[in-house]
Amino acid sequence: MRILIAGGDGFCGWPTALHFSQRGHEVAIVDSLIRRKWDEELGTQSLTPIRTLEERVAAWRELTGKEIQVYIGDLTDWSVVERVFREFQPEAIVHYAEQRSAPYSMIDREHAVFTQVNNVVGTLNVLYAIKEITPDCHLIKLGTMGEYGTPNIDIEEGYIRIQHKGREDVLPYPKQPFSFYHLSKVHDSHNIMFCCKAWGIRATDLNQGVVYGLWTDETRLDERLYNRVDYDGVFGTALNRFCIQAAVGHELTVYGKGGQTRGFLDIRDTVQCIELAAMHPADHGEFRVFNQFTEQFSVLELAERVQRVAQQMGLRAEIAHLPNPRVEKEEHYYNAIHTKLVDLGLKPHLLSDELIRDLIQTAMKYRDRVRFEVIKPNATWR
Ligand code: NAD
Ligand code: USQ
Repeated sequence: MRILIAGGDGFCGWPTALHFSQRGHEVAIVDSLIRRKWDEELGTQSLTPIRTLEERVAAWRELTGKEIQVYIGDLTDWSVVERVFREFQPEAIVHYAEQRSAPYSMIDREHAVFTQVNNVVGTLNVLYAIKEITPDCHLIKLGTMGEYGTPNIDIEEGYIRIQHKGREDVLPYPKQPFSFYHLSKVHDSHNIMFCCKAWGIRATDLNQGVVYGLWTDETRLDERLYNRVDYDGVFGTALNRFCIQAAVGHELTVYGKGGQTRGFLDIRDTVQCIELAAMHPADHGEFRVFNQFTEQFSVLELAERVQRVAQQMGLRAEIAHLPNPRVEKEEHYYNAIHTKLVDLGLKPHLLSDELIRDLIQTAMKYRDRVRFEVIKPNATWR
C-alpha cells in the first residue's frame, strides 16, 4: 500500500512510518517540522535525544535498505498538499499533523487561533486533495476521546441511538470538548463527516485516548531511530510525565483531586490500531468512528501506580495535588465503549509495572536533558 504519514516526524507519526515501512509498504512522510519549533518556543526538548528527520530516514535506509520519502511542508499550504498528493498518489493517509496540546491551545488568543487554523485548515486541504486528486484514498484521521468530554452516560463509538417524541435516529454522539485544541478535533470531525456524505470520501476518525510509552520494535533498533517523548507542562501527558517526574525527583503533579478519568493506550497499540484501520478501510461515503484506547484510569490511580513502582526502585515519588490549571470535572462517571478495534483484531498491550519501570529507567538515563522549571503546568484555562 502507498501510505502517507502526515505528521510523520512526531511522537505517534515516526513509529507509525517505521512500522509500515518495516512491513513492506511504500511510505512517505509529510511534516512541517513545526513541533521542533514549539520546543524552542517553550524552552524544552524531548527527554530522549532525537535526530533530524533527514538523519532518521537515512539511518533507517542504512539499517534496513528501505526508503521513506520525505516532504517538508505545511498542510495549511494548499500548494504543498496538492504536490504531495499528485506525486505520491496515496492509497491511505494517516493524518497526525496537528497542534495536539490542550494547554498550548489555551495559552492565549494567538495560540487558540493558531491551533484551530492549523488543524481545521490542514484537514480541509487534505479533504480537497482526496476529492480532487485521489478519490479512493482512505483518510485515517486522528481525533481524540476528549471530543466527548465526560457525560454522565456511557460514551459510544461515534454515534448514539436517540428516541425523541416517538421517533428514533442514530446521531453523532454529543460533543463536550475540554479545550480549544479538543474543539479543533470536533470541527475536523464535522468537516470530514460532511465530505463523506457530499463527496463519497472514505474516512476513519480514530478518537484516541492519551498515549503512553515511547518504544516500539523499530524505534528501539538504533539510537538514531529513537522516538521523542515530552515531559513539560504543555506537551507532556499524564502517565509519561509521572514516570519522568519520579525519575528526576520531581513531585508527581496530579491536578486537583485526580479523579479525572481518561482512556489510555500504549504507543505500540497506536501503531497496531492504525495498521488495523488501514488494512480494513472504510467504504466510500462512510464516516467510521472508532474509540482508540485500551484501558481507562483516573489520574490519581496512575500517579499511585507510578509511585509504587518508583518506590520499589528506591525513588521517593511524592504525589502533589496541585491547583487544577484546567476547567474539568475532577470526579465523574466514565465508561467509554471501545470494541470496534478489538473486533478488527487489536491485541492490547495493557499497562504493566514493567513498562512503568522501563520508562523510569529511560528517564533516569536522560535526566540531564530534563529542565526542572518547565515541568510545572503554566497555561491556565481561566
Ligand atoms: P506531535 O506533536 O508529536 O506530532 C505532530 C506532528 O505533526 C509534528 O511532527 C508536527 O511538526 C506536525 N505538524 C503539525 N502541524 C502541521 C502542519 N500544519 N503541517 C505539517 N505538519 C504539521 O503529536 P503526536 O503526539 O504524535 O500526536 C499525533 C496526532 O495524534 C495529533 O493529531 C494528536 O491530536 C493525536 N493524538 C495524540 C495523543 C497523544 O497522547 N499523543 C492522543 C490522542 C490523539
Ligand atoms: N493531568 C494531571 N497532571 C499532569 C498532566 C495531566 O493531573 O501532570 C490531568 C489533566 O488535568 C487531564 C488528564 O490528566 O485531566 C489528561 O491530561 P493530559 O495532559 O495527559 O492529556 P490531554 O490534555 O487530554 O491531551 C492528550 C494529548 C492530546 C490527546 C488527548 C487524548 O496531548 O493530543 O488528544 O491526550 S484525550 O485525553 O482522550 O482527549
